[in-house]
Amino acid sequence: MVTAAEAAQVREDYRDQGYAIVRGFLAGDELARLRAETRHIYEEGLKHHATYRDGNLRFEILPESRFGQRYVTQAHWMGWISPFFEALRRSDAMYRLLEPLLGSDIKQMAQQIHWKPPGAELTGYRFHQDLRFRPDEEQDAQAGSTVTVGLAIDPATEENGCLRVVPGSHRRGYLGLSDEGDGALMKGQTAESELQSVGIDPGEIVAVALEPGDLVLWGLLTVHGSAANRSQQDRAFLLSSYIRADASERGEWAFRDGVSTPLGDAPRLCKDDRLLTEPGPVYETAAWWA
Ligand SMILES: O=C(O)CCC(=O)C(=O)O
Ligand SMILES: [Fe+2]
Repeated sequence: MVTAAEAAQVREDYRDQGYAIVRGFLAGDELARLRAETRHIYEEGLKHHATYRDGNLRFEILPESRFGQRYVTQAHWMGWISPFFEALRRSDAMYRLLEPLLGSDIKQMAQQIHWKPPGAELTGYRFHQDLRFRPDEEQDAQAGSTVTVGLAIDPATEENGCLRVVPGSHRRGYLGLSDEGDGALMKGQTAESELQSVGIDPGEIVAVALEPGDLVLWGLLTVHGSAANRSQQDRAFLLSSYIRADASERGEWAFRDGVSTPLGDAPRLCKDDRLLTEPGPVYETAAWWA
């Protein structure tokens, strides 16, 4: 369990560097359960021939027609079908970690597993700042009030495409990395010249290698990305993004006045506005990789 002293250190590192690492956040049976439930979610995703969305639940699929076999690259809001992930997102340990950063009223804006199955192309994420995924009118309010937690399910190594961050980049404002064209993050790679053009020396990049159960926190302005998987091992990574509740109307409650709060009867608007216009269930067949 995270101690108060560790949580204070995390807060200091996070404010100073724009990211912070916690070793051994999950261990033992809990970690084994995380890994088993993740495999279960992957199997669920494989049942869909194309990217599938139902409310905030979503599976991103690379179909066999183009990729030789079917791959699941992301699952969103698994909490709607998995009691394990529903509980993990609002666990006591998570509260201890987040309360010093966000206070006692906390909502969750994203819950995602990202896989990088060996052999699948398109598993790298170009350098970016997550602020690009937030609605324009809320960016100012959300920027200083959001923390994203990335929990390693599999070992995260340089070979299999661990997260890479630029320390201190959270103080440089929004830099527009990867925003050109259609803005797709998983097509192509970031050229060193693109980083240099916004004042980042590629030598500043830090690879965040993690053991299963370790986690890393970063903010909406922290420049980060991750390379494709060049190893024979999958890399599953759980991303959970939390916000001070008073900074947005959006999000699912995680902790209300310090009390762990389950999902309600219906999904709340989080990042994906299609919940309002086309809640699904629906298959998305647009070939974004083309
Ligand atoms: O899964 C990763 O390596 C990073 C993903 C990421 O940065 C994002 O989805 O915003
Ligand atoms: Fe990101």
